[in-house]
Amino acid sequence: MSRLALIAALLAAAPAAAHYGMIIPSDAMLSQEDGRSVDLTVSFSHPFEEDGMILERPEAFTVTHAGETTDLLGDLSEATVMDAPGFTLTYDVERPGAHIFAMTPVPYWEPAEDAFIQHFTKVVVPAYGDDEGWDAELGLRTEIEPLTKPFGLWAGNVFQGIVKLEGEPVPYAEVEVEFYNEGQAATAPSELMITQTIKADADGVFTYAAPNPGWWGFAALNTAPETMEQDGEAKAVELGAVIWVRFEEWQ
Ligand SMILES: [Cu+2]
Repeated sequence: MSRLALIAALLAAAPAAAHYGMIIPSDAMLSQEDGRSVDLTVSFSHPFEEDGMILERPEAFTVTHAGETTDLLGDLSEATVMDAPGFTLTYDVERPGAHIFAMTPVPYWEPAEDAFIQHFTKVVVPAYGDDEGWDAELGLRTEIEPLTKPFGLWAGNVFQGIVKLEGEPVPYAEVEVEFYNEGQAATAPSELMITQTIKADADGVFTYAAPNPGWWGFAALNTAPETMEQDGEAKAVELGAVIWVRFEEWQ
């Protein structure tokens, strides 16, 4: 094998797993019986393989409820998540309705992709039997606007969302889908199935049916118009819009 062919083969053999900003709540739907608070685990990880990467303290971490956004950045506690630096946060839930937790991380330099990565990540947690506000848009630079309520889904249900960048739908946007494989209970018959890739339609709407209960991450990926500098060179910036959605087991 020539040197070039060898390098090409090595690159092709690199893990297919995708990295995701992750915010995983202790309760997907908080009820009175669950208590008055929710614990969040925040990381930057390969969810199917439970392989953590370093998450720096984010630029922003907020909760939005009834049209009001509250800064929670100071409430993040450093923690080890999937063997890597991440954060945890306990949030006291005082009122019913949907609580949208969102993170804007610091752009992360990824040598393997020769690019910076910034995943705007969110999860929607309803409290006390009230789902009001589940479809609120936060106005993040890039965001998945759910068309399906992003909780209270059965495994097998379809999840639909609109991919938005700077507030506008992105036609044919690429969306990566990955299962948070807690306890490594699931196996993939092919590396190509660790991350599944789908595309949005001409209106930026994508559709996915989860085959299995648990947390599923959707990451819509776009390239920023600007570049950032690394070692004196201009590099591309990948902007990810990530949402975590829980599918429940049919009872
Ligand atoms: Cu990675």
